[in-house]
Amino acid sequence: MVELKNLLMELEEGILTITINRPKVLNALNTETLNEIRTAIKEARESDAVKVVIITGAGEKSFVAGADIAQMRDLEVLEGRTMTMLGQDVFSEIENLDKPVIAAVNGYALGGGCEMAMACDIRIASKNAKFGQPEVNLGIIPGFGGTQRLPRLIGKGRAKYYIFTSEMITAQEAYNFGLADKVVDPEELMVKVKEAAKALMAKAPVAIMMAKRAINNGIDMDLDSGIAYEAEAYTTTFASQDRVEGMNAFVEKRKANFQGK
Ligand code: DAK
Repeated sequence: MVELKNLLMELEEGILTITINRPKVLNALNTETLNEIRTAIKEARESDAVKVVIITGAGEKSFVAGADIAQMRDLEVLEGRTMTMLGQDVFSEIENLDKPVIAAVNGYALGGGCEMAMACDIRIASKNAKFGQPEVNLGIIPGFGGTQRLPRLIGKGRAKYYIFTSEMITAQEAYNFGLADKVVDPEELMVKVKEAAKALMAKAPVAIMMAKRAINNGIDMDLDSGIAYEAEAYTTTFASQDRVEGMNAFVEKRKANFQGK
């Protein structure tokens, strides 16, 4: 496992936990950290030992409180553009990883933090989590995909309300809006997230991968094109050894032993 300055990486029984580790600045994302997340995701993509990824923040207060404002303040216009594109690329790499990614949202998920959580497949939030896109307070707009992913998750009207007002979204509201998929007690967060990760690991990896691709790609297509994409993704699962094993295991009344092939 690579050693990184701003991240903690732990691989345990197929679960790679990536912890953004800058608690003094509430895990704000500077360019170095974004580049390290890219390295971590590359490792997750290339390592057969990694089955599921969890992303969380160090400390009890914050998941990620946004892009690093102190660093952003001093950027020239084109450097700002480079940083936006870096964040957008890294979050797309999270979104398109062929393995499930769970955000364990343990406090503030603001700006780039909310955007990173939204790039993950599943968001499990502690009761004290607070989501939000407060960029307009700084004279900017969400620049790591927030204007695009937030309306897709919670609807256009609500996304405008929260982006225009910068109001924070509580964990319960996030759950009601479909921004958080589960809300748990803070002390139980990592236990519940790891339970969810283990539950995903018991499923057929090829099927999870193809379902993820069908949902991610289909959501931006018209319905007929999405349905056609689904048929191709389905056909791929049908050609997998996992499909044979899953159906044999059902008929033979035993637990499936999927190989991800
Ligand atoms: N960046 C840098 N430092 C941060 C930070 C951030 N986003 N958030 C907090 N900190 C630092 C604080 O400065 C403070 O440092 P010290 O004063 O101790 O040195 C420390 O973390 C603790 O924070 P507070 O003392 O403020 O703690 P409180 O409990 O009082 O308040 C808070 C917590 C989360 C409500 C508050 O810290 C806060 O409002 N933070 C800023 C949240 C925010 O606005 N986040 C959105 C950032 S903008 C772009 C592409 C993408 C983006 C931007 C540009 N390009 C075009 C380049 C994305 C932008 C964002 O994410």
